Amino acid sequence: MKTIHKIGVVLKEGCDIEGGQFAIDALQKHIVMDDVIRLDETRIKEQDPLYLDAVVDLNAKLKTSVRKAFEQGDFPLIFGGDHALAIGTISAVAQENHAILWIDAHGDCNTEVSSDSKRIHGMPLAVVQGHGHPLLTQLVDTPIEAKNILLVGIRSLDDAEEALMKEWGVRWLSMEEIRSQGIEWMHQEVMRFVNQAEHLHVSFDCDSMDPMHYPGVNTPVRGGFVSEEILPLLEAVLSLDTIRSMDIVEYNPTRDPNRDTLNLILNITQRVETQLRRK
Ligand SMILES: [Mn+2]
Repeated sequence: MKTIHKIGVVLKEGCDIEGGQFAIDALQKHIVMDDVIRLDETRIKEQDPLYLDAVVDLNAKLKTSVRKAFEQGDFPLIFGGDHALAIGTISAVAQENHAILWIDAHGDCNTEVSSDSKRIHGMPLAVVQGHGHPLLTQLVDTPIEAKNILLVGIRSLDDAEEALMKEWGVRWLSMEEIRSQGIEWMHQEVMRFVNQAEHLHVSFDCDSMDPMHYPGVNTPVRGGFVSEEILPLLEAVLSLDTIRSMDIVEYNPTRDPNRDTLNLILNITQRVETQLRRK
């Protein structure tokens, strides 16, 4: 049996949207966290739209915490907080040929140059490949190779970001493609990708889901997944021996009046626990 090490990350500065800072409080009513990492507000500098110092500092602390759990042989399961935290989680676990399955409405492949919003939660997948602001990329010891990345559920890319993803050779399954080819096709493509991985990290952004059903996210985009489309896939991925870590991010409890998004996160967490108990 593999021990799950649960880490809550209190973070909204990567997206600068109100409400996300309460995610871990809301989750802790149901989930016992082994560690909680908070952004040090004294590191927020005036007139810095990126909150760069504070986000770098948080990711450095998170990296240390995740690496410690990982080196003990535990399975790090990280709850957020906005997606900027994936810089810390992935840099902690990445080894040669590490594969990333990124389930999201967005590409998260902007750099501080390509990004219009300058929000770091739109940059983590660029940073873990070694692209972006040097203070962010210095956290990355082993950059992830583009061929080892698959994004799923994509329906909102910036033009400059899409150009970068093509240039780097990052592959994504857009929602448009998934709707035209079918969910079965998506499952086959994802399984083909994860089955060839030596080590796998899964990054699950709650905004991959349809906001009609799961509104509790920072940056909703219409036309996402329903749970029957994603839970069986996650279950199959979680059953693999090669999965090493996972994060579940972008929960915003102030936009989740019926707690549907909370319940989805609890459901996924339970599936992680069930699958890891078998290992
Ligand atoms: Mn994201």
